[in-house]
Amino acid sequence: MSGQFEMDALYMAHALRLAERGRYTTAPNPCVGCVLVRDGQIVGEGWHLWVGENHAEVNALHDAGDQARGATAYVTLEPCSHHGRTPPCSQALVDAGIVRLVVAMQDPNPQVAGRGFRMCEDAGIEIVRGVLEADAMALNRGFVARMTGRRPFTRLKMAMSMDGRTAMASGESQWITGPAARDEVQRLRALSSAVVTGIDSILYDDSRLTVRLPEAGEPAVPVPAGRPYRQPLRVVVDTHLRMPVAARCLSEPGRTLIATISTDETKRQVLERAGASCIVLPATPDGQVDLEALWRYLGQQEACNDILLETGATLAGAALEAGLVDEMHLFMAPTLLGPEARPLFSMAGMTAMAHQRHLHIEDVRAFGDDWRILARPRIQ
Ligand code: AOF
Ligand code: ZN
Repeated sequence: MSGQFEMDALYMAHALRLAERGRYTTAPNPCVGCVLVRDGQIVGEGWHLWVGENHAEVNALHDAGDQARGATAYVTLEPCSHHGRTPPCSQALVDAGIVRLVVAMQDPNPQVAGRGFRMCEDAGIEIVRGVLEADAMALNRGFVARMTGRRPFTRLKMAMSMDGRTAMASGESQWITGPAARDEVQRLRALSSAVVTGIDSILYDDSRLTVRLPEAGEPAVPVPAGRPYRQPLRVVVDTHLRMPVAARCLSEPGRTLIATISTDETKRQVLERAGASCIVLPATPDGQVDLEALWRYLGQQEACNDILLETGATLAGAALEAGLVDEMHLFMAPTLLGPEARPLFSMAGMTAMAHQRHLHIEDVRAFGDDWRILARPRIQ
């Protein structure tokens, strides 16, 4: 017979797996899972699926019905205490007769932040906190970042050859990596609130930047039952408003936001009529869009938890130099593109070994014939 501590971890691990079912759909809300256990039996399960809909606890309570009375609730996030789009889960747990509450992490949302615990404690529910906390935090890194006033969690994705090239000198780049790596990119898009790219990617590739079903075979991203994919906000950094009105990304489902420094009203109106929204941001001293301002806007105005940066050397280099990249997903294909082809990052003033940027490799794994290197910039 395992001890209470082990059993708590086991049920919490199950709740975390349920929470993961919402990873492509809950944004801007967090992924949350809940398991109700009575007399050593799971009597209810629930997870949060879509913003505006039932929270995990309410779904689990519905699942359990009368059997919730006297049960222990395992929840991956502190139950909410506020009337948001839905009523407070803490009250629902109290009303249902839950006697013990095991939680992985406190809710960083300032509207909750400990009040959910207090509400349950005041009603006489025994509380255990911090079970598998690191896993719950990892699942909601972007949500935690936004709620604690930091910029959105940012992943940079790039596809390169074995000689570190991302496109031919002409800009042609389709395709360097194979289908398995491209499927993974679909998953990265699907878990992101926004996909950011540069205008050059639109001009060369006419990228759609959407999450989509494959023409044949299994979809890379599970289709939410009876609904369309939740499309990330598409953000195009377009300093001088060069976006063509016929660009495919403007007519795809979901929204396209153009980030510019141009104040050309006529161009802006034309693009807005074609379906885009435009935002004029401050310029950097060298006349580019101030990326820090853009990231702030995406966090605060667009409630973005996670950003995927899918772009070429110039914007990738600028984002890296601005310290905006948390994780790099570099897909390396077994091919060579030669010295005329474009490099991964344009970074100014790197002439001595003392200028090198050190990375930390967290993981290397195969996707079909390609390798994905997951790296993180080291704090210098
Ligand atoms: C929970 N269980 O499953 C989730 C919680 O707008 P609302 O009403 O959906 O509230 C969103 C906030 O509720 C969100 O920012 C976070 O603090 C909390 N999310 N809480 O008890 C859940 N998804
Ligand atoms: Zn709730």
